[in-house]
Amino acid sequence: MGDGVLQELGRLEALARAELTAITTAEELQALRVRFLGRKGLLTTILRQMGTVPAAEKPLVGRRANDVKAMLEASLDAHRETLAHASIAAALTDRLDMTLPGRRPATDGHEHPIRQMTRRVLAICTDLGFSIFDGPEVESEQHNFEALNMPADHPARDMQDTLYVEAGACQRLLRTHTSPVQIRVMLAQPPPVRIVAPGAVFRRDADVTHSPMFHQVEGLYVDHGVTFQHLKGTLLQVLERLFGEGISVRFRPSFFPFTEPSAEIDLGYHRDAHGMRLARHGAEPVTDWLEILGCGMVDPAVFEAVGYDATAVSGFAFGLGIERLAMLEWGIDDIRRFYENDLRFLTQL
Ligand code: FA5
Repeated sequence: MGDGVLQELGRLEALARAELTAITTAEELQALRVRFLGRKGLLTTILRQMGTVPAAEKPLVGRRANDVKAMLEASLDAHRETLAHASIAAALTDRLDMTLPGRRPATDGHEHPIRQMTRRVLAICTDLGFSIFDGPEVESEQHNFEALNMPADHPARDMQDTLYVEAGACQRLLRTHTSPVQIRVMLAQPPPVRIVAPGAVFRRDADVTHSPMFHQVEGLYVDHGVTFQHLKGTLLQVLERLFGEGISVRFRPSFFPFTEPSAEIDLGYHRDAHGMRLARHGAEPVTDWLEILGCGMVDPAVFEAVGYDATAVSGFAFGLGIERLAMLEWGIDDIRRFYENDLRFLTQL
């Protein structure tokens, strides 16, 4: 009796394989699957006869039945894949409709908001007579700290931790601000100096108003008789040209080792349903302030480090945070948005 079942299993397999080769659609394939492997299918019918198989032959017949089932399932699956590929290939080779409009490549990109803001600041500063100077992002410790009156044990270094890329006698690091460009310019030329230096800077910082990589524009003006009045007038001029009149500007005393006296500037903003907005005199009250830059009169120790005569010249310097200006311009209250590369966000700015 066991032989009879084995033979039927063999016939079933051969029949299924033969029918499978003729099948060209997913529906036919499904019908075949049901007919052979379904609950009331041919395989089940054969297996019902297992009861009549002598006990000694049952393991052998049972194994054979399982094998046939597994083989049929594998063949059906493979055929389904083949049909799917064939239908995709057919769709792809469909006739080309020459009347369809072409697909336009995306050409509506624009500058990243941080670049836009840098450009606007530089345009205003060059208009005021500053020329643009560049410095490296990997900077020597000497330029980034020492020459700026920030020796190794100075506590101000704590706020500007960064990656040191070269140890030893000539330490190199990712610059923490654009101020080392001041040093490069003054070492390269005698006074008068009137430059701005844009660029990326790096710090161990991260929250909604602090990014580990951000952008500054440094400004340096050295000549005979430069005073704090020049500093204040110049910066107010830059900010008003940037944001229009009526903004709330707060000069706040501060400390930098390379300027004396030093100040920081905050801009007043208020919040509405859409986020933060620059507050304008007479229109909205200031509900909060955002620091946008540090500045001050160049410290005589810096002039000494670059070989300028501190008794003959004076100067002011500033370091503007571009991201902060962009936050206020576009009402962005989380600095990280600028670097998430979400086009839905970036295309709005
Ligand atoms: C400085 O970096 C000084 N070099 C500025 C300076 C230049 C002072 C010349 C005097 C003379 P400070 O660390 O405060 O200072 O940074 C300047 C500005 O950069 C801040 O006002 C802020 O607008 C921006 N800024 C600082 N840290 C971050 C940060 N992690 N992410 C985004 N913007 C920042």
